[in-house]
Amino acid sequence: MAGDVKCQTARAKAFRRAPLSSALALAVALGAPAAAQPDLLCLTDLGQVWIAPGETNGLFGASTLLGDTSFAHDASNHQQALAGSFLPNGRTDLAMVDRGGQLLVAENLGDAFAEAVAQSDGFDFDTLNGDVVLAGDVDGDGLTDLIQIRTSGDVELALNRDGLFEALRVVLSGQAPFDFGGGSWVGLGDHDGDGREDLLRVSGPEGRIQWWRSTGDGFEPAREMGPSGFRFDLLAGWGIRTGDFSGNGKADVLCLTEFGEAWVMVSNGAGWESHGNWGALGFHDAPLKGRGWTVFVADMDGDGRDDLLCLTEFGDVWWARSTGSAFAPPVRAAWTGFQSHPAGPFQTFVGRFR
Ligand SMILES: [Ca+2]
Ligand SMILES: [Ca+2]
Ligand SMILES: [Ca+2]
Ligand SMILES: [Ca+2]
Repeated sequence: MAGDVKCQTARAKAFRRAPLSSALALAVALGAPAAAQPDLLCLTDLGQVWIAPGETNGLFGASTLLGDTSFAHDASNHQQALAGSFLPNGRTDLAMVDRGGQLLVAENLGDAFAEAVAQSDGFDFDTLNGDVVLAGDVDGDGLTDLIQIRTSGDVELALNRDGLFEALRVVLSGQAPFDFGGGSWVGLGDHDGDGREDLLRVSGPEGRIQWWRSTGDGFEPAREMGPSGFRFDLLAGWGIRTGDFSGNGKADVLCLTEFGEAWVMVSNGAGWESHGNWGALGFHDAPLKGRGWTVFVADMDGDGRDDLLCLTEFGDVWWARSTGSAFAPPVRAAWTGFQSHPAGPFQTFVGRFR
């Protein structure tokens, strides 16, 4: 135990070497309005929150300690931290699903996070057995809802009503098992552009894509959208993301290969209008490689097209801007010192944290 404390203190000291941005600290102190560019936020195992503020042209300001939260990133305890608009304040908040099945929500006050509030009524999140919780806006009201994907093939939804979560209820059952370890990716994206995030799965060696369209309080039966040739393989470094890379208001599906190529299937709202290689970026979605490589989707220049950010294991962030039909050569956007290895001391999020 003493060794753990020493180790954590060493990590905290190492992390505090990140340079302080006095301009940002002043802006935060003055209660500056929310910035247009998405920020990066890093939650540590000590409960500290660090922010790298988004600036113009896809760049980030120096990472700064924003403060402490009442919960910490705790990979060894199978707790799961989530970012989203959980409360109606216009900023990205944090939530935590703990190993006891309790949901805790920490409001983003703009210059600090409030004490986490338990919203445990009816929740039964079980992150210990491989179930996964996804955050997204399923009913299109602007507030982030929670979806639990069960390895059994069940999908449960907890809608967010003005900042309070309803009890989880089963909205899909009897689906093919969601086998995360076996090359199956599941996530959210508004495939048809109706404002409600849908459920998408990429699975199998042929890259079969399935689409469960959101009805606002559940999902329609699956529609087959594949095969795509896309692949999800955590160990080999193949990753899947959704985002509106083409800028037509409909979520596309991205496959990052182990060779650092970015392939995109562009959505036309009911299927795919094109499928191709959007660039050899050298980006890796390989959270288990080294100290962890992670790719984030965010519109960094506000042109309506989602871009890619790659956080390397060394804490560097690279930005690849979408042109609508390809990704531009990556530009180094910052050194943050952040990392995002699932078993490491830090977890990093993208969002509007100010
Ligand atoms: Ca919602
Ligand atoms: Ca939709
Ligand atoms: Ca699109
Ligand atoms: Ca963009």
